[in-house]
Amino acid sequence: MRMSQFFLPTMKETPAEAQIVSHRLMLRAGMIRQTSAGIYAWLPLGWRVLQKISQIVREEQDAAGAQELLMPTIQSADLWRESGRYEAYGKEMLRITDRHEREMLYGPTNEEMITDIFKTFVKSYKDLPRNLYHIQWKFRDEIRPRFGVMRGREFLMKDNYSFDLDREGAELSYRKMFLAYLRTFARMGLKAIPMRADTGPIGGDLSHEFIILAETGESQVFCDKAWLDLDVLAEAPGYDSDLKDFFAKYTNIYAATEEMHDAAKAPADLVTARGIEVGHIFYFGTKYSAPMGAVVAGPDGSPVTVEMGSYGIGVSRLVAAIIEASHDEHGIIWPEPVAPFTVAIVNLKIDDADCARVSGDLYAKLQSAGVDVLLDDRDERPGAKFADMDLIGVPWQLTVGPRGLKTGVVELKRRATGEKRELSVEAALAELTARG
Ligand code: 5CA
Repeated sequence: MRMSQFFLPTMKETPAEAQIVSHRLMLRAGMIRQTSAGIYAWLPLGWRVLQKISQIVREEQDAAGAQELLMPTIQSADLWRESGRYEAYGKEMLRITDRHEREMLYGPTNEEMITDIFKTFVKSYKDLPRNLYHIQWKFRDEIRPRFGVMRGREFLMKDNYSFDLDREGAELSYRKMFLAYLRTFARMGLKAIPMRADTGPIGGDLSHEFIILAETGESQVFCDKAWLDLDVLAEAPGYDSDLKDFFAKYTNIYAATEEMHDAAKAPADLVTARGIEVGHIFYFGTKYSAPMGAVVAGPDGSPVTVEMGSYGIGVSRLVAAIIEASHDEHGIIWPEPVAPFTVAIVNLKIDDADCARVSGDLYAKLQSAGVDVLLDDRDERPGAKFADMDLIGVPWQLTVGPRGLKTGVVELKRRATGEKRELSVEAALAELTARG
């Protein structure tokens, strides 16, 4: 992307309405625009990050054996009457009447709809287990939407739903998602800590929230210091094992939300911090399958009501959560896997023929190597260019200036550490091509 053509409305001033750093930085970096209370348009820079996050979520779901589909945002009230949740959900549900006076709603979650789809097509235990997911917008009419996309009314969620023949199978599905979640968040550069949780309006008797630690988190959390040293990606077993040891190890290290905290059981070296909930998983047995009649023929031909779980990730919330966890006084510090651009080339003097040629050449070569690259070819002061790159958080910033080019060198800066190195144009190209 050429910055001179990019729709990137950055701001220098700190927006007065934003109370937390991620909200301020998302507005200043031109990532989002509020269109109504708790409802946001995703501008090109924000949309790129949202897609990167979605893609990591998708890859880890697929690796764990889940299959993607897409259900609509608008649902019929009748479906929710079948489970008994239509009245129970209360004012958080946005209720809509269509031109034929049919009662509809904008889905806050999809247990009913997926159970209906499942029961229409699956009639035999031979077709189990199944795990289906989608990444789709949800609407919850939160009483106090706040902190930008952290607690919105319309938000993007990955939600999936597992179907098994018995409790043992359902618990294996649950453990697979538990592992998939740890892997998903680790790939985004986050340390997500699973904690036993209340099940709330989703229901059920086994549930974990995944929390990342950040000063601005909405809930108080308590966890063993051991969490901070665990390396999930190095330790994780494969999905073909029963995952029992892994699950036991990870659920035995102390971690609790304020509601579940028991000071008597807590270890001595406890971290007390604020947490942001980025995911939540539930096992709830037959809570939806029983009232909605999701029944299959079991191995002996007798009818079996399927066992279910549901698993949510706050995809749009993650954009803000990552910023809360990774920023400094100059702006966002994107972990490379979710960065909107991996490399930015800063052309310091656009009217200098050498600068234009070298930066244009680097840009073309990195692009064809599959690197997400931004070229700052704007007619701006160097200081303004550097400030913008730090604000939008590009991990690798390559400065091409007339003085360096006299001796054939460019300067490579790493956003996360501020470390700067001079190297030849060829060496910079080789190093950055490897990041594609
Ligand atoms: N049906 C279940 C799992 S699929 C469910 O809805 N779970 S949930 O209510 O816990 O939501 C899943 C995730 O969505 C949460 O962990 C959180 O990260 C995100 N989320 C929930 N409400 C909001 C909101 N108002 N704004 C942004 N993200 C939200």
